[in-house]
Amino acid sequence: MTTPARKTRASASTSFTAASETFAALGVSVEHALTTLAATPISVHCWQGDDVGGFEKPDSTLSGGGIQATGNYPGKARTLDQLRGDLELVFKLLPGKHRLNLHAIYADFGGNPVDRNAIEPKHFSSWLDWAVATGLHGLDFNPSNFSHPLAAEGTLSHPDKKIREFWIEHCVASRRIGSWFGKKLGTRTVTNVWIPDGSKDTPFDRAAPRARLAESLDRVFAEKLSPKHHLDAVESKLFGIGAESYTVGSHEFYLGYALKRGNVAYCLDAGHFHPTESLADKISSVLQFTPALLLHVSRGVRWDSDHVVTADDPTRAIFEELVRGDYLGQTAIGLDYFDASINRIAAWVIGTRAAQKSLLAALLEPASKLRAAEAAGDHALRLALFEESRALPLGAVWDEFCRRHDTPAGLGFMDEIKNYETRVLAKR
Ligand code: RNT
Ligand code: ZN
Repeated sequence: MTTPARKTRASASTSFTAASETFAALGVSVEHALTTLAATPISVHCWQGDDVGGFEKPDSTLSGGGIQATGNYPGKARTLDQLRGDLELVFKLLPGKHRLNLHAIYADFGGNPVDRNAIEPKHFSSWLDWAVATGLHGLDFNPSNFSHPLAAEGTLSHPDKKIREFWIEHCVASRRIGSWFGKKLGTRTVTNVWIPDGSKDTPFDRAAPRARLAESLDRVFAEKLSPKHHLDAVESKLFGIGAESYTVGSHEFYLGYALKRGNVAYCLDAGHFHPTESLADKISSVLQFTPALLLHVSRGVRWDSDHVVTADDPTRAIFEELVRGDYLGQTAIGLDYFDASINRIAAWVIGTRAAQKSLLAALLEPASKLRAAEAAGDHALRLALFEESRALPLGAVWDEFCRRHDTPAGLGFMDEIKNYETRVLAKR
């Protein structure tokens, strides 16, 4: 892969020096913020590159599950090699070391496909090698309980025992792959279970599917895997397309389940609640009682639309909570969106950089002054500090972070993406 030489400055700009002084005057250490930002990997979701299709068969597409990628922008990855080539550019344009989040439908069968309940680490060994060669921080994993003939009417909560068994086996196999990644790469892999089970119209019996799901999950998590290499997570949801009236794995269900087990992380997806609910507000509640949290940073527009993440107020609020509550150590940060209407690599890079920028903004909050104002009951000063913070020179600090990590600052990354589009994507 050849891309034009990056024009990175040899030393920090005068605007960075001025910004550092501005922040220092507010009691904020820019260097400390940059160190924390560099030490916080984002788990980049592989499924933005091919509209959640996977490569089980040629031309696999997302079906069911209540999720949807909309748009048909040209250049989608159609093979594992194409996806990896695209991801190499993505990781090159992201400052810092990051993770890749894989779904089971991205297995590399090398011409000998097996069904989902029979997947093994060997089907992901080329991903492992690639992760090492690309210098990733690690890999995360997900069983794919959708886009399959046996997922049409439910998975782990299905009334038919044989169908439940199939998905239990798939999830068990997925956990083994996740823990194998963790062991091989030396960083803890998160394996997240999400299922689409639910119903379009009002069900009569809401309890039985939940009882079956709880029983299936107990089977899925029965095998003890080393917490050093592996963390399980369960992801809740309020609704989906075709599951408007009832979702088996609701917020209360999985929060309760995670608490019951004690060693399972709870996954909060920013698109999975009523549009006026604040995901940020849930973090400090959940972490009072669960040991770990997985975030699916996403952007719902009117519904769980999975638009590209931006540094909007709800996203910034999520990262503010992580920093204010000192929760970064307990939280795995993943992205979950899929926009097929724009250049997919740009979607990946813009969204991930937006998440990082939101984290940086949170790290640069005048926290000690805000805390003191609140403790003193000076709510006018607190409000003034919030408002002043919005106009602080975040951009100069972000540019310096990019410079230190040899990554284009400003819009420079778009030049590389446009160039790759002409050379590679347009020819697919
Ligand atoms: C669906 C969930 C789930 C998926 C991915 C593909 O509503 O958010 O996390 O988006 O696993
Ligand atoms: Zn999600």
